[in-house]
This record gives sequence, structure tokens and C-alpha cells, in this order.
Amino acid sequence: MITIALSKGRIFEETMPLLNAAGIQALEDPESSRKLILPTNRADVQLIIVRASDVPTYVQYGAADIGVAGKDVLNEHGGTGLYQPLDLNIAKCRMMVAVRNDFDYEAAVKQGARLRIATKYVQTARAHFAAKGVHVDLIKLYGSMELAPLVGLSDAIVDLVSSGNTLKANNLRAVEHISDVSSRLVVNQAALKLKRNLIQPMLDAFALAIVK
Ligand code: PRT
Ligand code: MG
Repeated sequence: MITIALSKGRIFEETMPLLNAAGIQALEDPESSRKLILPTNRADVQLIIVRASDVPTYVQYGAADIGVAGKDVLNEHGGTGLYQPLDLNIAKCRMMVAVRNDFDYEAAVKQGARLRIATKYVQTARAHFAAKGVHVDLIKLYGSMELAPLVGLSDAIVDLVSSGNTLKANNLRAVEHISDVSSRLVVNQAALKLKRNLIQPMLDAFALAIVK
């Protein structure tokens, strides 16, 4: 049996065409089903539905053999025990620093001010500001980062941006681009060795189906 860990929403939707190309079809839709283990057309393949940030953990411990996770999530997790053979080029966005439209970020950085940064991506933010030599206090949040500068919780946020509509709607502007983000296929290292006959053909099919 091969277990594939996916999150609902954009990762599930954008991974489906790749799974289909490998001959795997989900028999239920996670948006309407309450099941967390979804059968597929193949008796030897099942899907499990987990939080996006939990995908690397399930794969690391071998509870799933394969998963799909954003580089944002993988960077925070650290990647221990994970083989990352393919960039799937899906769920694309950018990791950015953003501030209120009326906050003079450039001046604050120039003056060497200590900045308060609210983010879900603490490791990413710490590494980014350390490399720039900017002193920061990091405030860990679990969502809705865009709110933090509006209510005085932080000077800036580190968050993902895709269309930019959320920043715009909240009178925020992006001031730095940290990295481009897409999702990767992650594979449990032991599973790849023990179940290579099942996993390798899937990896080959995914590789051929990736839209560059
Ligand atoms: O939603 P939940 O709390 O369960 O978890 P999650 O937000 O980690 O999961 P999900 O499914 O929303 O995101 C899964 C993965 O999709 C992330 O780990 C990213 O790699 C990728 N991805 C791609 C995004 C976005 N685009 C994105 N725009 N993840 C989140 N966003 C959010 C962003 O945080 C911001 O709040 O969308 C908002 C901005 O969108 P725009 O279009 O207004 O700029
Ligand atoms: Mg989300």
C-alpha cells in the first residue's frame, strides 16, 4: 500500500492532474467528504487529508510514503527524513515582507531600528533578516498575518502573496521579495528503498506530467 498525504484546497486541486497522469484517481472529493482517508481507483494507493503544515511530519515518520508540500512549509519543517525529488511547479506564490502603506520601512531599516515581525514562517523570517543584518523581534501567528500591522501588533509581516489582493484590501504593500514558492513532492526515505517498485513508476509519471 502507498499512502499519499495531501492538504485540501489548492494543493489537492493542483495535484490531481499529476496523480491522474500516474493513473491514480480519487474516488471521493475531500471538500464534500468528511473522510480523512480517501480510497483511489487503485487498491494499493490511498490518500490521506492533513493540514498543509502537517504533510512533512506524516511523511517524515512514514505514516505517509509520499506527500505534497509548499517550500514555505518545508523550509519551516527543516526537511529531516524527507527525499525531495521533484518541484511540481504548482500552488505558486511568493514569500514577501509587507508593511502598512503609511509605514516608512526603508527609513526604519536604514536607521537600524529593531523591527517587530509577525509571521507563521518564523524560521524563514529569522534567516531573511539575519542575512540582511536587520534586528527583529518575531511574533508567531497561525493565520491572518495581514491583520497584525493594522492593529499595532507588528511593524511588518512575512507572508505568502499570490494575486496581491489581500495586501491591497488591507492597505498593505510588499517591500521585499524573500523567495518564490511552489510545492514539492516529498518521499519518506525508507519507503523509497523498501517500496521502490511501487514508488519509482509514480515519480517517473509525475516528472513527465509537470507543467513547466
Ligand atoms: O489554510 P490552512 O490554515 O489550513 O493552511 P495553509 O494556509 O498552510 O494551507 P493552504 O491550503 O491555504 O496553502 C497550502 C500551500 O499553498 C501553502 O503552503 C503555499 O505553499 C501555497 N500557496 C500558494 C498559498 C498561496 N498561494 C496563498 N496565496 N498559501 C497561502 N496563500 C494565502 C496567503 O497566506 C495570504 O493570506 O493567501 C493570501 C494571499 O493571497 P492573495 O492572492 O490575496 O495574494
Ligand atoms: Mg490557507
